[in-house]
Amino acid sequence: MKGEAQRCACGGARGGSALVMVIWTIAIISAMVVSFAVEAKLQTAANVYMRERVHMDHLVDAGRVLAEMVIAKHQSVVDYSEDENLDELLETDRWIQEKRQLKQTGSTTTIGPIVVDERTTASSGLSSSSLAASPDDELANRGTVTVQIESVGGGEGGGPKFNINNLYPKGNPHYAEIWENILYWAGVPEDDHAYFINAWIDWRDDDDVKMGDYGDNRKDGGEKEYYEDLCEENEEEVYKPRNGPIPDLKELAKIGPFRQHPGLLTGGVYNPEDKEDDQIVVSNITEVLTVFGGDKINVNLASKDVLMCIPGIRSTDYPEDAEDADLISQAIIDWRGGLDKDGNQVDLEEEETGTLIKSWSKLQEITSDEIGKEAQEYIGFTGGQGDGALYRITITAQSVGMTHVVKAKMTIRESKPVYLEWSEDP
Ligand SMILES: [Ca+2]
Repeated sequence: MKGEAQRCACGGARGGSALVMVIWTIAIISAMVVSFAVEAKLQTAANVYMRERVHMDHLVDAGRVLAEMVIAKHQSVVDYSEDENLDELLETDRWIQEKRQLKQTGSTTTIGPIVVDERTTASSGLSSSSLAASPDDELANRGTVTVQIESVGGGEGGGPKFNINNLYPKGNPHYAEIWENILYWAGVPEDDHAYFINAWIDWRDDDDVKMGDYGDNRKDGGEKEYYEDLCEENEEEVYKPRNGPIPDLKELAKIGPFRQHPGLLTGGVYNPEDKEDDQIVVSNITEVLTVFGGDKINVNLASKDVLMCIPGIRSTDYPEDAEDADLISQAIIDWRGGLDKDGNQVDLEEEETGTLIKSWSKLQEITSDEIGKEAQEYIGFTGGQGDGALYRITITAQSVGMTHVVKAKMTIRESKPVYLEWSEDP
């Protein structure tokens, strides 16, 4: 009995350990299966993600080609005529309306969303087989792309602000008048104007010859010595003048007199060190300046502040007097907003180009002939065109719930697109 019992106990122990082994094995195999499954799932997810990323890149590429195509051809688009057959025109030029919009307003046009077939290449897909997006395309998981193009100005057309990089003797014969007007507009004391203008010219021009006396002229020498001295005095790392075009208006803060009067770059008190009664409040000059574009200001796009700095709108004989400039600029802004000089609604049936101002004679009419003829030289009626024109492009690609946005800045050099900026969301 005892032996039996022992045997049984023995057999039971062996059976028990085998069972434990089996359970362990199953547990380990299950864990492996689960981990393989997780890995496989991750791998699939990674594959899907990679495939979508590649698809997104494809869509963005299509958007880029589309933007370049519309920009390159928009100036030569056939103008609207009353007896035209739009359907027929669309057959020969799929993007005629977008091109017209860009040409006529000099502002913004949006293309799409359009479907880009995965199998077609960007260029062939866009020129012929692209269709407007429909819900079916969403279901079929085909991607869409939307392109927004904003014409910022430059080249032979007009921009919304003054390009500071042209405001020096080699860049624009009228640089001095424009600078004076900007400084009057901002409220800078007349006696200080030359400091700012000379210091800017030195920073921008390619030589090292310091012109005039600006700020505290501590030691003789060229521009380089001036900044060496300025930096040493402020215990800063020494920097040199740019001697070329600046990429960003923030750089003005490094230039002698501008760094002494930072209020001019933000708007605010010009001379905080003076007692309160003598303090002057100035406007932010970066509101009317940019670092891109040509010489002309687009009268349909410019802000009232920019308009008020244009010679001819601001009196060339009494630039310190802003009263007329204010009235003329306001009349232009009102017209753009749909009100004529008497405060009545613009009759859009009567106006061939709506409230867009497309000619000098129209501008004279809007401003009751108060605008000075000098202004003609500074004003453009269309957006940028040709070499030097600048565009902001936003490409939005969408596919299976993913959205990818690219923002770019593009200009034209020797008739070819050149990207100055290209930033993609992560
Ligand atoms: Ca220089």
